[in-house]
Amino acid sequence: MRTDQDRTRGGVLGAAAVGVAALGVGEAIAAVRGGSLIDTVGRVLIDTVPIGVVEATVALSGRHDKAATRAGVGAGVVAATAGIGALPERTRVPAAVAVGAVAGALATRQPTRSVSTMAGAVAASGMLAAGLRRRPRGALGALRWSLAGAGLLAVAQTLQKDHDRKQDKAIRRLGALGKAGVAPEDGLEGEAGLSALMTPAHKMYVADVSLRAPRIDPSRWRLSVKGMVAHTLRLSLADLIADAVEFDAVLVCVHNRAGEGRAGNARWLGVPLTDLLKHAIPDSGATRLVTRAIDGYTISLPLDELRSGALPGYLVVGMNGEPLTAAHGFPARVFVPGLYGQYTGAKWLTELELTDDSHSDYWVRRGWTPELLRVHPHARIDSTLPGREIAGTTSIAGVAWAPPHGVESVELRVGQEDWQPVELGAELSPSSWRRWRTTLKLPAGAHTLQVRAISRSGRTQDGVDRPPFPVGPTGFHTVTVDV
Ligand SMILES: Nc1nc2c(c(=O)[nH]1)N[C@H]1C(S)=C(S)[C@@H](COP(=O)(O)O)O[C@H]1N2
Ligand SMILES: [Mo]
Repeated sequence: MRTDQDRTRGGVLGAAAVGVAALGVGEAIAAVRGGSLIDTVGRVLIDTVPIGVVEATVALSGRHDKAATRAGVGAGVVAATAGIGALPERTRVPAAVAVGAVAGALATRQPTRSVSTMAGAVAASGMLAAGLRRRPRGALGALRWSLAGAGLLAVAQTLQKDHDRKQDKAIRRLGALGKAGVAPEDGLEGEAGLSALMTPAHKMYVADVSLRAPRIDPSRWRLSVKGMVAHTLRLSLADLIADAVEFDAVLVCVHNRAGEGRAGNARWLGVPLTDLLKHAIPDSGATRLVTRAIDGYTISLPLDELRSGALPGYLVVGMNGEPLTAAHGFPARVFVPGLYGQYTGAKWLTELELTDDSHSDYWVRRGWTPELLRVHPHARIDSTLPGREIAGTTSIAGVAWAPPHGVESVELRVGQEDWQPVELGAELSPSSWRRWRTTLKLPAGAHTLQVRAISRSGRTQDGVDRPPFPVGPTGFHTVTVDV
């Protein structure tokens, strides 16, 4: 005899399996046009959870923050359907339809691919309603539904990757940009374990509030410069490329704690914002330049500093001799060397709007300071010290940055001994990162190594450990080795 309790337990398991299947159906249909139900819901979560949850997710998941968000959404959907399964029979279908309606409404917030994502939400809701009426029987039934759902999720992923490949192809068709072929050097080539002087795009960290890069047709894309200006501009990618110049700079995420990899150095190609603003002629009342992206993200910059060049901003269209990749903001982004990524300008630009101080940015609305956050001087140890066990005499190397002033020196200390200067690679530009190396001679035993950067403006890296929120992390990169 099965008790009521057994039946409920089996029912919840069956309902959870229906949740997996419904998610699979919805995701596969959304993916036909490159959309994603999971990513849409994930973005809504990112937009709405308290800032402490965002900070904790970034800190705990490292560079896997997008995967962690997706896993969280998937688990949440399955848990929610299991919950619906525990409801009385007659409320299950209305609950399933309500879940679908909410997902569909959220899909309309997607800037691109919203139609296929909405279709996916409708299908998932229908599947939920049908599945919850005739729930799978027993463990075997639940397993079958779960496997079908997992299979559909795999199909969805293949379709989405296919769409990403099409965007890559469209970008590659644009060909090389800038003075491709001249690889910059700093004299520290061949140093074991040292970061590349120029970070290849595929190795560059990715940080944004969108789980999937938008797909943009370069031939149709136009950037408008509008708002409080005498001349509204509409610029094509070709217009921008024609006026672009190259500059070397490190891009750093405000979440980059001591020694982490949320920073990359590149030879960028961009139009100086001073030039662009000269053409648009801002009204006298304009105080901010809002950089607005297709993912609804905005970052604004103070106009006076941009016009005077005190903030050396660029409208960037290329990285390391190629167009921007989809992940890094194709077709255009704004970048001001010396400001953290979160304050430097938006990727996937749609427009630049000149406004007054009434505008409020994405992260400012979420609790970050409206003050511009400038990159703190920072040094990192790169060398993979094999198993952390090193010989008495070892070469050690890393990178350091202090944009836009430049790195004056980098120092290393062993334990509590005095700080010792290390050898620096050539400086490509003050905003670029600077590589360093030194030879360590250590007696046997355990040692703690620390590095610090000193900027040309006279700032020494702050050694106090502080988290990224609210003004950017501080602290020394510390590595322990055994000799
Ligand atoms: N449109 C858009 N632009 C954005 C963001 C975003 O979420 N959306 N994130 C910013 C943040 S926080 C950082 S650190 C940089 C990261 O640039 P990357 O992904 O190319 O490394 O982009 C900035 N520009
Ligand atoms: Mo960031």
